Amino acid sequence: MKIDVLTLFPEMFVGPLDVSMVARARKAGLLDLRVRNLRDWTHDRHKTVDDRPFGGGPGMVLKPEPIFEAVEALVSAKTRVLMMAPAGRPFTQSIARELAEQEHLLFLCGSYEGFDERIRTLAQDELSIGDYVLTNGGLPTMVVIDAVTRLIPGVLGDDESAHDESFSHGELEYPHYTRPAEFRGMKVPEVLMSGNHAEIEKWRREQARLRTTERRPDLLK
Ligand code: JCQ
Repeated sequence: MKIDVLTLFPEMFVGPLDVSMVARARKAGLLDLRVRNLRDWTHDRHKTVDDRPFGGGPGMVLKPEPIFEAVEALVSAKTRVLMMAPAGRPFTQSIARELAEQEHLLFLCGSYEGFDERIRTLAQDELSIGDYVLTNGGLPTMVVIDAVTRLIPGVLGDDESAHDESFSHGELEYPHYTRPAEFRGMKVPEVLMSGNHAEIEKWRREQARLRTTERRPDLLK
């Protein structure tokens, strides 16, 4: 999969996408990630990306020309253009699965200052990662890239993909334990050490259901 990111702050993307599974996917050639500076599509000496709002008021507004030029330079017929914003459709695991099937994603990172409304017409999809306001779309974009990358075929090892995850079947995960069998007075549930696989499966299903009922009843719809 190819992913382009259009941002005013490319430095933000150094770090989170250079470690762990995303780094592995990039090195394996399964993810071709390119972070682009929006200022590269300006034409004036000051690399101007914003301007004062029509109608007055405080703050500045991202102007449409650089973003339109950048998008036109970066898209093909196979590109899905996405914008992260608090006003977007709530991002879910099922949207992540859908995005993982795309050939090319292009993320537009808006910012606190707001953007000219006409920029919205460039995006097929506007997504939100939650009901709070961030300074810019960089972090939400990285959240989506992370969630999507681990679903690209070949990125997860067999061990990892066989692993039943929260949200894939609409419930939270059951509790996990490893050695030691007792740690600071906290004991591992007996059933997990019984060797009875049917009983272990049953316990895990019950625990997942219990935890979901207690913590996220909304997931059980
Ligand atoms: C995304 N939840 C919060 C902030 C405007 C594109 O316009 C804007 C984008 C942002 C950054 O995204 C978020 C966000 N999901 O704050 C304001």
